[in-house]
Amino acid sequence: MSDNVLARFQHKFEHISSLFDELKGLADSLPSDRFSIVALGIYNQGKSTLLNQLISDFNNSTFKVSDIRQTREDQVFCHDNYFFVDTPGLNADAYDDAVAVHAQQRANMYLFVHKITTGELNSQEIGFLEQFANKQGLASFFDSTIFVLTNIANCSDEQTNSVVIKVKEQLRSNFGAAYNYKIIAVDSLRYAQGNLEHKELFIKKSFIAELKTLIEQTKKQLQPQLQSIKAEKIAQKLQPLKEELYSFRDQISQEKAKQEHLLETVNKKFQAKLEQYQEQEELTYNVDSLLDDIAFLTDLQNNDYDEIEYEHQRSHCYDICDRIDRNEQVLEQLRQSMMAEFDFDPSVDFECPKIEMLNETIDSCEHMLNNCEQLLSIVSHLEATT
Ligand SMILES: Nc1nc2c(ncn2[C@@H]2O[C@H](COP(=O)(O)OP(=O)(O)OP(=O)(O)O)[C@@H](O)[C@H]2O)c(=O)[nH]1
Ligand SMILES: [Mg+2]
Repeated sequence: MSDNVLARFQHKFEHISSLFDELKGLADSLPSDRFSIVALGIYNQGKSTLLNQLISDFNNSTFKVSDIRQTREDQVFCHDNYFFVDTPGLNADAYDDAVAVHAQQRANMYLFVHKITTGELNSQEIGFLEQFANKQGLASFFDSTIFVLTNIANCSDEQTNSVVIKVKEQLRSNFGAAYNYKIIAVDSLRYAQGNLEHKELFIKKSFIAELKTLIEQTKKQLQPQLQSIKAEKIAQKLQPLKEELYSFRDQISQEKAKQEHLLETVNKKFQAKLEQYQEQEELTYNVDSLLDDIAFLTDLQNNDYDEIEYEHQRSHCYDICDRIDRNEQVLEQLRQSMMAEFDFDPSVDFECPKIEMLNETIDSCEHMLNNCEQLLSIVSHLEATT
């Protein structure tokens, strides 16, 4: 495989990995075990006090409470697998509304908090509800919203019932009768006092236990909807990604097999040539016996000089020298041919670059295949869990 082909594969793999990251981000951002409950409403209605009761903080020290405008930023607290989000009261200024709208984007459920002592919902509250509900879709918004009327300790039962009925009528006339509006009247301070002073009746008459039950029921009703939205969004992205991964894995496997076959052929040829070269090298440089012959000739010349014998030996030595020359030429030819075919100089190199490159390509393919397998196993995990 040329560098280009390998680069192309790597490029494709990077592309798939980035799609995969996007998918994982989507899976992480979608609701899972995390369920967030956001308190909404105009200021000073009892949002923070109510959330403190839901997390059993009867001293009201988690979400700050006061008679003056208190909550200025979203505040999140995790309790019993719920994320409780307190928001600044709507209506103060555009900044606070923007913060509340931001909280809405992360919400799974809303508690729309309204102080019952102020009577029915005012036009500002209706305006905010319109804004929120239209943004999310009426059905979805009212499915996930509980209207919590606080402060019943300061009203008679008749007054409470009458405001509950009026609020329901207001919602019906503004948003239609098709939705099942969930309205509950409670008293947070009564609940806190009941718990701090162990007064069962106060706890009972606060109706916070009923609110908790309503929250659980609403969550249960929302669960399939949340799961199916999540599953649908993931499935939309998962399927094409999975197909792309499978096809990429096949391409890489085929390429790897091709490269392995090529390596086998090249390796065989290379080993045969190298053997030939090494044999020739041995032949060329194994000159010990030849040197013996030359030493004998020198002896002849120095001691028992016999002209005929000397000449005979001398021509024998020339033959030997010719042979050495020829062997050296053959060796050089073999060297040249290995250089041309394998870019390998057997007189200096230890590794054949062509074989090295093939091995590297196969390793790269192997590496990409492993990555593919890992991604595919995460994909099946995502499929199983969504
Ligand atoms: N009696 C009674 N008083 C309450 C109740 N809920 C809240 N209050 C009081 O109402 C005031 C405002 O309560 P907060 O919980 O701070 O109201 P908030 O809606 O969070 O106000 P902001 O954060 O300013 O928007 C405090 O003095 C609370 O003690 C309740 O159920 N009964
Ligand atoms: Mg507050």
